[in-house]
Amino acid sequence: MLNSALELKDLNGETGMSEVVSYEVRGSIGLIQINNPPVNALSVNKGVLQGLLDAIKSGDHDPQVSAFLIFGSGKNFSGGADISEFGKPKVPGMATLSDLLAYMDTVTKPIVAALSGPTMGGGFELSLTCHYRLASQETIVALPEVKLGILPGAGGTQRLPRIIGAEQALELITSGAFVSAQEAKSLGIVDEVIDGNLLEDSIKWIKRALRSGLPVARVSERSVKTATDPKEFIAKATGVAEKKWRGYPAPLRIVECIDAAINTSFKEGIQIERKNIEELILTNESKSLRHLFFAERQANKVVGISKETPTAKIQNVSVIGAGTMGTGIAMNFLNAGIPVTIVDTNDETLKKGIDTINKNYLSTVAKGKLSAEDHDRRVGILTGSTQLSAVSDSDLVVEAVYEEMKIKQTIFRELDSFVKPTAILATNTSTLDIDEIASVTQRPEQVIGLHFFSPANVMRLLEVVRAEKTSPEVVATSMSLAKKIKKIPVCVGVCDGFVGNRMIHTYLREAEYLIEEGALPQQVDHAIESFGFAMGPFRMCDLAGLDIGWAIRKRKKSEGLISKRYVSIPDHLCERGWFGQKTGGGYYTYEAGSRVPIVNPEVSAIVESASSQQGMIRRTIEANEIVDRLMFALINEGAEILAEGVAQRASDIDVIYAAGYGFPRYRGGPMFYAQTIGLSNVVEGIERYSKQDHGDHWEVSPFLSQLVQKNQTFE
Ligand code: 3H9
Repeated sequence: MLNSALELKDLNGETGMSEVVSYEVRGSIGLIQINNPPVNALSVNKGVLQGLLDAIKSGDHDPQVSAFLIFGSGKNFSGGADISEFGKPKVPGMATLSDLLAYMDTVTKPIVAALSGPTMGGGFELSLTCHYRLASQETIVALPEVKLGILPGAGGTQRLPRIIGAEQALELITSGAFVSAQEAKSLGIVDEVIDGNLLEDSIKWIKRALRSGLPVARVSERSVKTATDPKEFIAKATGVAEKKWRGYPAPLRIVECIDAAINTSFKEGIQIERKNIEELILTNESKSLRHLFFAERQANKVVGISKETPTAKIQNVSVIGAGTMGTGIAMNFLNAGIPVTIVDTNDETLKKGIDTINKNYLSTVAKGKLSAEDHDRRVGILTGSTQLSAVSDSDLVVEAVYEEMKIKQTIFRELDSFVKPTAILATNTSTLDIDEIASVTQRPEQVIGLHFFSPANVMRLLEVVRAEKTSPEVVATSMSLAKKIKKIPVCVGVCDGFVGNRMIHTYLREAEYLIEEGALPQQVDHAIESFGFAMGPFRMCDLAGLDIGWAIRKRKKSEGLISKRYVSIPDHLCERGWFGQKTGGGYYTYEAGSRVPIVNPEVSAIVESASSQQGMIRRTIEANEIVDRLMFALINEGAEILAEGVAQRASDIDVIYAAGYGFPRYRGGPMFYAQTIGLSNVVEGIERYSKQDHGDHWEVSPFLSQLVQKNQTFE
């Protein structure tokens, strides 16, 4: 921990420097503290970099100063360059990161960095320009720029290979992986890991080292080592970047910079790095990824909830239903060390569910990703019961039973009669009206939706569904619990399908229209996968299973609830017992144990005959029309969701789609993508498609139209 009691003089006033950097000379050491909460971002415009430069210059000219120690206030050294300043005008006269680092490389007095907490991107690069690095146990270093569609642009691609070799540096930079203090020490990135008081012990370290002579050790003067043949290494790395990172421009540019680190001078390498980062910052891919970075953090902010909103302690959880969803949900809490009671009235299902959890953990142990102790710890806090009464003392009960209103209401009525009054009652429903479920209880304010996505122990998205009477405390508790179990929570309102599934419904409907009008499932999937989706709509349906949708359609048909254009193709598949991957066939055929889709000519024949039954003349549909229509379906429904207030903001929808539906992150989510191509183009496109044959289902969202008329965006 840093010694917060140490008062450093504010440079402001002393020398006309900045408030966000403090400087004090203690003995012969110039102490420089970065003080820009919450993460000590290296802001140009707030003067952090100018402050650092001024402090170093001042000590450089001060004969009393023999060495420098740079450290951060609060929890961490620095989270890197200020991402919010990218692409924005710079305040004239303020130093940039490259100005600072270039000067630091000329300083002839040792500069030491005391790293603490997350030390990321430009923050880590600043430390790599120092001559020595000490780190607290809690330090994590990383160059995560690639996740923002850029690359380390402050010498990281040139200095890191000079410390850990080209191969390891490429791996860390293209993955953005987090490296612990101990790992950093064994890699040679950190000189010493400090166990006690970071600031005081670092000062002692410098004093000791000065006594025995502490040379200025510039990383820029080292050469780059390669463990393999450099030409082959770069050729292989280029191939991997092209294949593995399709759609993401940064990894290829990182390889170019590493190549420069190996084959040119440090100075030339820095120039190549700078040119690349400047170009990458301007790409739509980087803008999209930066949008998602802030969107995910914005999603934590819920209207009516503040830091002062009280939250309940969730010390134990119960899950009702030991099926696929229930077991997956239970694992999230077990992983976080929260004891779980799983309840299923069917003995066999309960046993099977518990076995599944155990098997899942054992396979993770076998892969070397979980220790045997952690396995025992997790399984040791899991209890099973066939009695609903076993949940009476739970702080949170998550219901994950069959999607049927009557069954859910019965369970909630019963739970309400004996579960302690402070307990939160959550439903994992994906479609049902949570207000209706809450209405059978005496505590609707304690009822909430926690919509996990399958597989629930893997998918990071969690829709926190706030019902009409859900209390702010219950929302705040659910949001904070979601973070504890490492989910990406997004608070949404009640409607059929909430945000994610309501939008996917219109998207899937449009995909069905496309095949009825002339495309084949594989053409639709190929077009949208080339656009960047992890999986096309028909592969997705095969994975999810076609039988549930069939049952819903049959029920709706019998209740006379189907009014819009009806596509019978999935019914024909289900009539043959083709329910998707689990039955070896659906829109595609699958060999036993394989997930690889094989085009089935019989499916093409079914599709073609369905068109002729509707009296449609099939036509060739180009990939751009497929992508347009699927994206417009998402955007149009998303706009309606915004107009109804079911989602708080457009960026929340983007988070849902990027985290839960395989939307390409480098396109920023459907609503951001809409703005990238222009909302007026979306409206014009929808109007154009509505005039085509069979286009009469298209109706531009009035909200979207209004935005275009007023020349506004979703923000
Ligand atoms: C870079 O360095 C480029 C250089 O190579 C070259 C330049 C020439 N900037 O995540 P949290 C905000 S690129 C601006 O909830 P945590 C964040 O938005 C940068 N703002 O906290 C949030 O604001 P709000 C490379 C930033 O404790 C608040 O701080 N670095 C930045 O869970 C708290 O954030 C990265 O990519 C930033 N750099 O996690 C690291 N970082 O309260 C990005 C955070 O208004 N940052 N904010 O919502 C992180 O990964 C995490 O924030 C960190 C802390 C692990 C540091």
